[in-house]
Amino acid sequence: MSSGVLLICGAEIARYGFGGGHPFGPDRHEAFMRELHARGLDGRVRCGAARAATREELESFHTAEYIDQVRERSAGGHAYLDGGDTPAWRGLFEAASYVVGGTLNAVDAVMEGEVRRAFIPIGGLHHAARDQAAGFCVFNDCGVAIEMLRRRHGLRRIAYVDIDAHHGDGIFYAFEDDPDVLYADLHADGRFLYPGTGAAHETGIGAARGTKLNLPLPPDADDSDFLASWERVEAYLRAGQPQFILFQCGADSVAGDPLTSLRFSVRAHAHAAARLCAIADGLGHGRVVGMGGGGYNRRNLAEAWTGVVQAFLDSE
Ligand code: VJV
Ligand code: ZN
Repeated sequence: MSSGVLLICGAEIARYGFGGGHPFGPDRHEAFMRELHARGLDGRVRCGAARAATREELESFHTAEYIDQVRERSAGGHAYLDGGDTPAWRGLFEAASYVVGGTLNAVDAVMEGEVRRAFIPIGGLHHAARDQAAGFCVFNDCGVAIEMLRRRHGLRRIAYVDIDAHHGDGIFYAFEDDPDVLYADLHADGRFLYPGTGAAHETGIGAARGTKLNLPLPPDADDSDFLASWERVEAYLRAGQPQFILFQCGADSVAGDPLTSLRFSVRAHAHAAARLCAIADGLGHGRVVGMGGGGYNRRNLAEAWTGVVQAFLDSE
């Protein structure tokens, strides 16, 4: 079986973000890479650059009208793409396209058997809807990855696991009626945090009714709360037997984030990563792709994400 961990990194994805004191600044990539280097892990992973997603790939998830709107507004270089969280700037269309292409590179390398795990720090833009930007997210790389795993790679059952403090509404509602997208999301209770959704009773609709797992937590939940909910995620995945696991490991669920009040330690992220690898290996394929997601305390994102990469390496 293939071995090694692929890291998608470099200037192409580092550019994604917003200046002027925005929490999702373009310095987050560097904060992570420095920590990876300090721990000597940069020499143990295979590094690959992102490519830009094609129009066809973007259209597998997003509407043509929305893609045009992002291109026009980012050429104009001003105005927000949403209600005040996601400012447009010249070059944003390209930067957002590279994030999607990077996640697709990660997914493709795993599907082609080059590696079993891959990680992309600037990815996991889970709030973008098929036709709308939201919460710092322009194109939803996770959503495009799910669509392309089906269309290009012929998979049917794909798991999306999300431990970012914010509910992954862009993915949840896009696949709400699809029983073949397994969805497990730990997040701060929507009564207390953006985007306000993801109540436990939201379990899917139509043919997917009762098949999704939303696990809202008290706004100050710690590692013991995390572990109790995580047990349910594992049982859910073992029963669902996905052919691929996408893992959005937002570091804004770690104590000390400026945007949220969840109080996990970085061990939660490493634990989740290790367990997902064990589950994927137990299913006989080992396919796990991690996406950085949120995380606005630079120390926390550096430690949480290097912990995920370390867990991927240790699982080899
Ligand atoms: O809470 C909100 C929405 C508002 C309207 C818009 N104003 C700016 C803020 C309040 C109701 N949005 C959240 C969005 C969080 C997105 C998280 C993304 C992820 O981690 O899940 C995945 C990558 C929010 N919380 C804090 C802010 N926005 C915020 C936005 C800013 C800002 C400071 C805080 C935008 C610009 C600047 N500072 C300069
Ligand atoms: Zn978040």
